[in-house]
Amino acid sequence: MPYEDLNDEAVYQRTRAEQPARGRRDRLRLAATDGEPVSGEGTPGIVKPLPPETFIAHGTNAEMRWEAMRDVGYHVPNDRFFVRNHTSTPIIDAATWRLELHGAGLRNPRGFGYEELLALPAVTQDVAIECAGNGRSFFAAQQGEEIFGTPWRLGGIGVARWRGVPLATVLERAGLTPEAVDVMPRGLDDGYVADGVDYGRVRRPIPVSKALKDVILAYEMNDQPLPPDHGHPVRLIVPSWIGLASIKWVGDIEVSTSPLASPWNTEFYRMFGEAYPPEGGVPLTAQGIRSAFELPWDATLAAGRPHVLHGRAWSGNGRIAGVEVSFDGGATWHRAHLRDPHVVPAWTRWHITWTSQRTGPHTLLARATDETGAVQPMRATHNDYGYLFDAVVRHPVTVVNG
Ligand SMILES: Nc1nc2c(c(=O)[nH]1)N[C@H]1C(S)=C(S)[C@@H](COP(=O)(O)O)O[C@H]1N2
Ligand SMILES: [Mo]
Repeated sequence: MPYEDLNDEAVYQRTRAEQPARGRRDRLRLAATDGEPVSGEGTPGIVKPLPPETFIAHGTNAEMRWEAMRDVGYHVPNDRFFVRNHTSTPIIDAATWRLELHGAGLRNPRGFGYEELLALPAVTQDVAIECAGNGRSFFAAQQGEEIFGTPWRLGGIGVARWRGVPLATVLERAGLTPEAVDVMPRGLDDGYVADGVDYGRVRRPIPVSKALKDVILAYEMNDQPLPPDHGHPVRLIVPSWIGLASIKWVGDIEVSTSPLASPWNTEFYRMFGEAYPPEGGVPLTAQGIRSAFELPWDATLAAGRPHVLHGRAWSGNGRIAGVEVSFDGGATWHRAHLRDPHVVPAWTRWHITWTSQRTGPHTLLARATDETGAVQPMRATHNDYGYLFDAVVRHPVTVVNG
């Protein structure tokens, strides 16, 4: 299947239609799509406007268009940041909001109001939030594989400057004990119901070691109070981990002395499929390594003159060490210039100049390497839910006489 001919959503719909009903997979399909249509019906439950120049709507979610990043700086502005909602954005009054900390892992279980949180010592950090399903549509479009779930291209990521209180600070004030094992934040949005199953409110455990390391209870995004769609009044920011861990609209946090479970670490957000054990792989934690061009999908470029192509690369493992670009389908690679090479755990901007003498369709490839030596592969390992697509994305462009 030549990827040029494929519309991601059409492929997705077709693979769904062709897939025979098969017990668990059938259930997964509904659960992974939130029981929502995947396209074409607007975006229920998101408060902010989603202009088609900057967003692609998918069910209850909306991804950022990469070309919209060309005219903005390092951070994604709040009005352009992607939204991933299991249900819909709740409107919560900061004045009456409280965060309750409870559980056997605390000596002094207690609550915090918004003003109390604001009065605690704050930190500010650039952190990428990326959905584990980002890039999912390329399992079908590039690899011809069946997938279940929101057909993101690469716009299920954003970097913002988050300000808030280290989770460690509030845990200490609630008397965290040495016996504590897991913390489980829970959102105040409606419970998630799919295929007749009520999974309850969105929640997912994090080990205490990670909670104490770098997790933030954020109340500002790019110097503004958190917008409703991104977790107002307070959300978690869990650096380098899949976006799901960064629970929005957090209302309570359980701190346990034995391991915690929720459907989000038992049924969802782990790897299922032929390459994995029947009960699934380990619950997903760190994001993979990826890169994207700040170009429209199937951009048009003029022949015979140099174009500075811009992009960004990121990795859940650490710093980006290099980005190479190919203009000939992977036969030769050219080193791009990195602009923010020391940024962790966010993205690094890069650029490279390209002149094409040949008109017609071309494929641009970008391949990132991180400080651990991890390199984007040419093919991603299949999994039923289409999580963590880390392979090089084939970005189509058309060169015209200009
Ligand atoms: N309470 C709650 N938190 C949530 C979600 C949700 O639906 N409800 N979605 C999660 C997922 S899957 C992702 S990828 C990120 C998306 O964050 P954003 O919408 O601010 O971009 O939020 C996470 N936190
Ligand atoms: Mo996500």
